[in-house]
Amino acid sequence: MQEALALVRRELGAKASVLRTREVRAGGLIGWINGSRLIEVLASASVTVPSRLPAREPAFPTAQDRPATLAVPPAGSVRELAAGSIAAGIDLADRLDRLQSRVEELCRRGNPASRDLPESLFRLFTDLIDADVSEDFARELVEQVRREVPEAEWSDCDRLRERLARKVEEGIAIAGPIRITPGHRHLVALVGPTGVGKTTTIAKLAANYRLREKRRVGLITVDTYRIAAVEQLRTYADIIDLPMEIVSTPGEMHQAVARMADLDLILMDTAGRSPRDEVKIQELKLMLAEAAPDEVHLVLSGVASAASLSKTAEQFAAVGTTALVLTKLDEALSLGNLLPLLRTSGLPLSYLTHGQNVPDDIAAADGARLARIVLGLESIDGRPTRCA
Ligand SMILES: Nc1nc2c(ncn2[C@@H]2O[C@H](COP(=O)(O)OP(=O)(O)O)[C@@H](O)[C@H]2O)c(=O)[nH]1
Ligand SMILES: [Mg+2]
Repeated sequence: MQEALALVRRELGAKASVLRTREVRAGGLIGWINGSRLIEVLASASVTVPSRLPAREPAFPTAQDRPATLAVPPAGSVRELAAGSIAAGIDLADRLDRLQSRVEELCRRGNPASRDLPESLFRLFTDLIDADVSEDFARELVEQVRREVPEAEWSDCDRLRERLARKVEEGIAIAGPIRITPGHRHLVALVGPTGVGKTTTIAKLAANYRLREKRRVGLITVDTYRIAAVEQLRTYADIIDLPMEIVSTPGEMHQAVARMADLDLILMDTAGRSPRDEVKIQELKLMLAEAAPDEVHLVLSGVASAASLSKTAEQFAAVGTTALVLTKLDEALSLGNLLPLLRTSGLPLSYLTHGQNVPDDIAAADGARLARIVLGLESIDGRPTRCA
């Protein structure tokens, strides 16, 4: 552990924060035979972690005065360091606790501003990091909560988390479900990368509007790149008993839409486009221009990274997206990755999907609920998960 902490200080500087330490078994045959253990330390130069322990004498007196001379990684980067095997049988937990508190103490002295951060607010911060919220945004949210909740109430974990959930909710714009006026044809296209769940979402929407709301619904597919994709939609059209049109060129689009003029809702499925493929995005744009949809929902998978979600939304903006559908929330281990997209894409959320079952695994987006799910206060299937 000493070796690992020395590495942390050498690589990340004296102000490095230790976020987590754990013991891992050495890999490979040798680890298996002689039971070697490794110490894994998750440390960051950019996250400021205040001490959760009372002040004590410095554990590394020389480290305090020595400025960090080595390059500090850019904000947001966290390095995992593993070093040193130790013999089995040592009271590891105790050693880890003592060492961690020493490093935390160093960090605390290094950053006087965070000295007063109480345990409960600190835990909000670590909850956010656990939820895959970026460090900067997590810090910003905790600061907002700190300013808004009176100090006397800081020990009330439920209250802090509810306030935090409201802060997250404020950054989520909601479009609401598709609104249909019977007798007025409403055309909604779904666009997005391949495999995110466009066709499945169309089937869920079609089944709900047709079978539950008794609307006259039709399907158009322009996903003619793959025969299987057309067949997939046709199967749903047959089961739900819906008219379906297949369109392969912008010229055919106009007629297909005209043939469905007396329906209440037309749902249009499109081929997945790689957002990197400019030509295909332009083709899609031409196709949509011909159809003149009332709404264009961008479908994105909740398991994608924050950076890829934002980038994809940016690329698809060229086709005139008006709302956002997030799929596969059931598969995501954490959902903090969604927050930058929700805050910056300018697209309001229409639907969330949470499974493969047609037509059940879909819900109209609800900002308060999504915020609670992101923070782990509620599970995707509606059960409360944790507090305090
Ligand atoms: N776990 C999970 N799988 C989904 C969800 N939505 C769609 N899928 C699955 O994702 C795969 C691709 O879906 P598909 O609708 O064909 O995607 P498309 O290429 O965008 O049309 C299929 O296996 C779907 O069953 C969801 O919300 N959760
Ligand atoms: Mg499809």
